[in-house]
Amino acid sequence: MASPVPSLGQLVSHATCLFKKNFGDEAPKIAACAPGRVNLIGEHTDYNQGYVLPMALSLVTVVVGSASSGQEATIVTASEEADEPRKVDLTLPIEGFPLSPGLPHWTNYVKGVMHHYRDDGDNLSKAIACQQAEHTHAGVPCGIMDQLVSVLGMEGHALLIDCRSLESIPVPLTDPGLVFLITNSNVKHSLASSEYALRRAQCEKAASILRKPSLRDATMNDLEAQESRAQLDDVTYRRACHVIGEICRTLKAAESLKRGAYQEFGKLMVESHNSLRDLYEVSCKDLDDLVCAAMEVEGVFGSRMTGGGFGGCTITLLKAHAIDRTIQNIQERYSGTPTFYVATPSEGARALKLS
Ligand code: GAF
Repeated sequence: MASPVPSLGQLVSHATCLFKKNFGDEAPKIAACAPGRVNLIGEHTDYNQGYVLPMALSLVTVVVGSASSGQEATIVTASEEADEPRKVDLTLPIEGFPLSPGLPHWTNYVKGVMHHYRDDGDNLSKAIACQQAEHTHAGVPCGIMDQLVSVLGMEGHALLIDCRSLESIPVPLTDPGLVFLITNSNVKHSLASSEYALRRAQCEKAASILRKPSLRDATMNDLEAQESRAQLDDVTYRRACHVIGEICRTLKAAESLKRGAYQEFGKLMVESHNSLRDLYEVSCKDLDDLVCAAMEVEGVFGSRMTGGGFGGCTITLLKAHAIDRTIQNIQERYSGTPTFYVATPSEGARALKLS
């Protein structure tokens, strides 16, 4: 069975209780939530200025709060996975006195957002501030996909995002006969962040050898040209080959989804997975096994690893009636303990009314 997702109401009431416990029984005055995301296709293309096709999920993070007087603020996390202490006092950043990253780790992203956020009411600048927070405070040189889809997500739609222009096109996902299933491998390998930074550097190296501003501007012909082949070492060649191929696949996949050509979409998902496994080398045995187990089931169109890799989740497109059989087969075949979520395309970050 797929795991239930806690409702927004449950999360807000949990956060409100925690707030009252920490701040003298007074109720919070404001609340907001932001969704997690799953990427359907277009992996490791965002920092190459390519295309991605994610959707925002109904799994959200909730924040409640009240304005503090002066420059002092206190933040508390409800996350069981956060390092201690889980309640931290901060001095709000002012010109010349930035909020620097430090311990506990969980505060760094929050500090980064406080540092970069400008209240200009613009969704794109919100997403960019959050990406900068990852770069400067959490130490993750990520692209813009996660932040953009979390801010712009639309109920019933995936978003085809152009990570160069930051424009997004909604792609409807309303066929009741169809399900996107997220399978969490529940493994995370420690090399994920160092390998991510390395991949990004390898892509920049490839673009510079090809004399292009980014791999978005390169074609397979550029990559195969004799002069480039002579200068590209095997690893850099394969990284570029994945990115150039994946950008094309993402555009094709968005088209096939619009046409309801699910077989075609599924085939592109598997090609994406194989490319991430063999050329980009960011998959791992757990993810490969999950994809193989899903693909054995009748009614499954396609499956692939999703996100940065080295653990984490797979995403599978299947006929709705095949969901129980798919989950069962994965449980039988996978040596770990997976968890399952039905991906419901949901709206993006928003303020909430407190009753
Ligand atoms: C992580 C990053 F945060 C994204 O920006 C993206 O690069 C993704 O890995 C790979 O597609 O989620």
